[in-house]
Amino acid sequence: MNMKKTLFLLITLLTSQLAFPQQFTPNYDESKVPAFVVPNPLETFNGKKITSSKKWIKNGRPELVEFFTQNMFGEIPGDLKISSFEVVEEGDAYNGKAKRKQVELTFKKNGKELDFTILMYLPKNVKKAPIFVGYNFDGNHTVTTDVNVIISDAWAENDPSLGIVYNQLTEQSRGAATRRWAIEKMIDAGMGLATIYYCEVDADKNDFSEGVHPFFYVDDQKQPANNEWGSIAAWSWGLSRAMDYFEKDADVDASKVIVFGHSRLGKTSIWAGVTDQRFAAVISNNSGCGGAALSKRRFGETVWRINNSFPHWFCKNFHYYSKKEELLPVDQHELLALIAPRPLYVASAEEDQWADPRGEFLSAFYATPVYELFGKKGISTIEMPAVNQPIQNTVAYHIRTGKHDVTDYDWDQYIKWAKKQLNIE
Ligand code: GTR
Repeated sequence: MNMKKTLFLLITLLTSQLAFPQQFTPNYDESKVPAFVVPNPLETFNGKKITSSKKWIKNGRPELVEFFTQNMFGEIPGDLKISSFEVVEEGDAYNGKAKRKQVELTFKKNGKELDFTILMYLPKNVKKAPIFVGYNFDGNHTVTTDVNVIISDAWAENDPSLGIVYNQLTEQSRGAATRRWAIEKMIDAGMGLATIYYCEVDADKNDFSEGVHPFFYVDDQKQPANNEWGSIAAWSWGLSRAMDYFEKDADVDASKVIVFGHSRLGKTSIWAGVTDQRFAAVISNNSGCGGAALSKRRFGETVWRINNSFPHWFCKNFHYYSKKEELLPVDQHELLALIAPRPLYVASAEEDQWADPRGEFLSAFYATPVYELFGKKGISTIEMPAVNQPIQNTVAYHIRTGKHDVTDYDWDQYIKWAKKQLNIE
């Protein structure tokens, strides 16, 4: 190659990197997973051994919660309680088997107002129903074909296939996500569902001028400080406020609220379960990087990639670990361990390599010693189960066939497991 050609190639290469800095080749090859040490959850940062559940609660758990708060999800800068709530609509649903309620929560502070609406389906034959609570991606009206469900006017990412143009949800997407929400199965099992459109709490975009973040700005602050909450922590905050409401709703058994989430909303359900111990159990469905998957494996989506594509999800401090996973003094199994001794279900999908199913499984495995301190059974083998062969203990895991999604298969497992774990009749 002559000089000119070499120079041309070099310049093209350099400029393409500048023009497309997000170019990234994920690793899907197990043999290329870097060697790393799994941080021991039964040892404090300064090397003290944790030998009992008491010591875990006193010395282990608090410093890990603090680390994940300050360096990953971000701290909530203040308190914001429900100002008022209103049942804006209710009626019968699912052939009279269920009661539908739409409850609007309102928050007010310094002249600002935020509202979000919880859509609930509760079994009529149960006095105080155990419920699953989880966010939906595209509006409450997508989880069911029920024409009574109110369409949110909150911001939505444009998606013409769902009739979302001008960032507004429309009638076209009513029922579009029913396959992800096995509502009738829940009702038939004597359980309810509560769901919220996540962008009502904080729009999923790298813009901190709307949603709940501005409620806490001081002077001319425009975005959260480096250690303050990103969007995942804001969405988790919303789940806790929903929990505040459930404690006041006579139709709900607030001691049996299972927090559920898929993908980014699975990262959210984990963080909600960690920060709010009123959630009786936690389900992470295909949560992947920043959720159940071990970061240090750098398999599929990585810390750098997630911080680059979604700079608003985690706090700014987390960006420090982009391409520096080896410097993390923790990994995601310790995040999962913070849910102990409460039941935890981690689920993967075979074709969802981006979320690193093996990394999700290993996380549940490495979290298990903490559960064992409480006399609970977790995942005791490092061998991944075969597809569609769930392991269901206090810590549960399955990998099902298929893609990144929530399916009836997943719900069949969650319902069966939740009933057993929480003694639901
Ligand atoms: C992807 C992202 C994942 C996951 C997913 C989702 O684009 O890389 O971490 O959160 O979105 O939420 O559907």
